[in-house]
Amino acid sequence: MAAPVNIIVGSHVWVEHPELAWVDGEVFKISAEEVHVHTTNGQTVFPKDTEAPPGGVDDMTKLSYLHEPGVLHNLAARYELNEIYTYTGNILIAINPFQRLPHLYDTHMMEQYKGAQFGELSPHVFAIADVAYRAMINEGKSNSILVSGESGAGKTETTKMLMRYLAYLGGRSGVEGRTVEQQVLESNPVLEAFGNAKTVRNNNSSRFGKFVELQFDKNGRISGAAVRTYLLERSRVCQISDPERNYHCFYLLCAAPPEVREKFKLGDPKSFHYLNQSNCYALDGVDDTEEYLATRRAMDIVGISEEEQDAIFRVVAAILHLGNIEFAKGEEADSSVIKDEKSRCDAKSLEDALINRVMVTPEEVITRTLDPVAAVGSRDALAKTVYSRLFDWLVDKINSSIGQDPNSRTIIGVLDIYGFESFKLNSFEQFCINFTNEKLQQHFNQHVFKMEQEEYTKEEINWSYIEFVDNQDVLDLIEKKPGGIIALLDEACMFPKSTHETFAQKLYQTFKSNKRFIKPKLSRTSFTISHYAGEVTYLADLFLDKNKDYVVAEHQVLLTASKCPFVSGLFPPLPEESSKSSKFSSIGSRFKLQLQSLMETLNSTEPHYIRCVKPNNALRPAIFENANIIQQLRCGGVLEAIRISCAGYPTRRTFYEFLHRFGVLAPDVLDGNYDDKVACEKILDKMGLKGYQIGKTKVFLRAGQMAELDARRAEVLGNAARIIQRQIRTYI
Ligand code: AD9
Ligand code: MG
Repeated sequence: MAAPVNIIVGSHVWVEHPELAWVDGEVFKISAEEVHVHTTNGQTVFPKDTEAPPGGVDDMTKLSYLHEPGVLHNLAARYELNEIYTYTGNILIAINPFQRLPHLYDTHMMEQYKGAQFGELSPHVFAIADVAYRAMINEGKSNSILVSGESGAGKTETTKMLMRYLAYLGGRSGVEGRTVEQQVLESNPVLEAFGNAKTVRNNNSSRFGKFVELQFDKNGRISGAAVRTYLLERSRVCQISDPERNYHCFYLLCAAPPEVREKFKLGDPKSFHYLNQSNCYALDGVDDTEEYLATRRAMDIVGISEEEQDAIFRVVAAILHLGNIEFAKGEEADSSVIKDEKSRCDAKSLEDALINRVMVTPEEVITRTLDPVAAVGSRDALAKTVYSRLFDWLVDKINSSIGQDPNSRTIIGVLDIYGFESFKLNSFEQFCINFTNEKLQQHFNQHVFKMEQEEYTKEEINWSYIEFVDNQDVLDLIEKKPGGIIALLDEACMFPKSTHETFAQKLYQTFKSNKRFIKPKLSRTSFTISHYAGEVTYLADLFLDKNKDYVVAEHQVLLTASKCPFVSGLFPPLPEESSKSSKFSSIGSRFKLQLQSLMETLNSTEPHYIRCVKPNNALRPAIFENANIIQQLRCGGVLEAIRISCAGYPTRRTFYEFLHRFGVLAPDVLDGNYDDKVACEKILDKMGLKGYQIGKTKVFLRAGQMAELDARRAEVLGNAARIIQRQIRTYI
């Protein structure tokens, strides 16, 4: 058999034996086809595959054996049948089908899930949204749905389904004109046009995080909405690598109807430096002309006026033209002149802003010229600043246009945010993303743990000795004030003489004995953090630059003075005070505050979790890559949830179920006319099990006890040979 992922050489396993029922053994070799086990009675055996019920079970907690191979097996069996959703208790696991499954999301499906008892129908995103909505109506409490997973796993698609279903539940059918829910739904294509791009991992990758808050009135109708976004990737505006693309809006504008292209002097995307750094222009199955029209239609519905839409696309075009400005060496040393004939700019003030810098020293004001390399940097900084302001403007506009309901007391929040990232090279962006995931992981652990405790309390059993691992130490390392990495980074940014080397040295010094911090051998500028999902090494080289959050003064002046009111509106004049004192602001600290506020919101809601899984990196249907998937389940905390539950009493069976299954072990007890609870107790005692608990309605078994009972049952029933690995604890 192919070895289940967590079976390694040295693993202890149970092997079924024709005479002895079960023997203990140790794995001593794993080959592509077989696992070789030495059993304690001195034999070498090659057990066959583990068994899962045909078609799998729709809830992992129904599996008799909660361990990695069992979990994986179950998911694979279901995926093969296009059953892409599976529960682990209340958590929904969604495996990307990489193919349209329209029947799964049609109106008929929505009708079915409306008001259905959780668990009655097959697992589904609609079921999660329905539970959240019912809980909100019945308990008057806000709810949230947290969707996570790696790039391309299906978070954004899942989020859109959730929103569609919530709009169906809380919408006003039959109302004429633009409704709040229509506006909310149409905000998605607008944000995607400006914030999504093709990457190697996903043809429609969201390059920002998003939290959508749907506000409901007392009748359960959607009465307002707010979108919060996090950390748009700015560097993509001026720098892309093959075979990725820049943001969709650039390509769809270049494919706009001829009169539009004429107006903005646009032509072939290949003629723009910001697009032609990659050879990828078109996307399979996407018609950019159609996308342009669809984006304009969505903008109409959201409430962005014709004039505003024109201004927005004018800015998009301007960024493309800006990127084509090239610089040559000027006459004086370290100066440049604009090469121009390709670019369409003639304004002297733009030229000045790009090639000069005014330095204010205590003694005097000096105008310094920039060499061509620095001028390119200046040009790109300007493009990035304008684009990110444009994106923020869109988000603000969407919010003000949809409108907030000040009287709404309950919300359902939907979070679509980047999952844990670990690449060959990791920089400041990965640092922020992984920081987010540590925060969400803590929230998740606490919640899963709390739910476990609640179940135990309800059944009145003792749970005091269940421990759970907290990642507070990683969070302290990152965000503690003072002394955490973000605080040290801010300090470094404020100190003019700092370099990435001095910053890295400071980190090495400060966290010498921190268990979560590792200095890689032979490196002077990288550092490793031991995250809950694994170690990630970050290159400190660009941390200082990327953390600084400021607009070059010359750019600010230029844009504030723009004759286009839309552009000058994006750059309101800075108040006197702040320009003088140049108060330091950093991306890291601002992000930390945003996260804090997100966590406060989430903490005031009842959370629901959806873990999206990407089954393969080819982005193709029907390929299920075991090792890849298990890694995602680990990172997404699914296995951690199982671990927490294994640390307690992972198997629960009602008295009736227990007796039904294990009554054969003690027929005398069954005949003894005991009450169910006592009968269960007697069977467990007879089997010599320790540490289990009997609740009010259920038997709670420790990890592995179910397997033992099954073994005895098989013995009694003289079952044919099968193998079940009792591999419960190797991954803990
Ligand atoms: V990223 O972190 O933004 O790069 P996401 O958001 O996790 O990523 P996305 O939702 O964009 O991934 O899904 C990627 C692609 O998978 C989509 O473009 C679809 O082609 C495909 N997908 C995802 N979920 C579904 C689904 N439920 N049904 C059909 C799906 N296709
Ligand atoms: Mg996405």
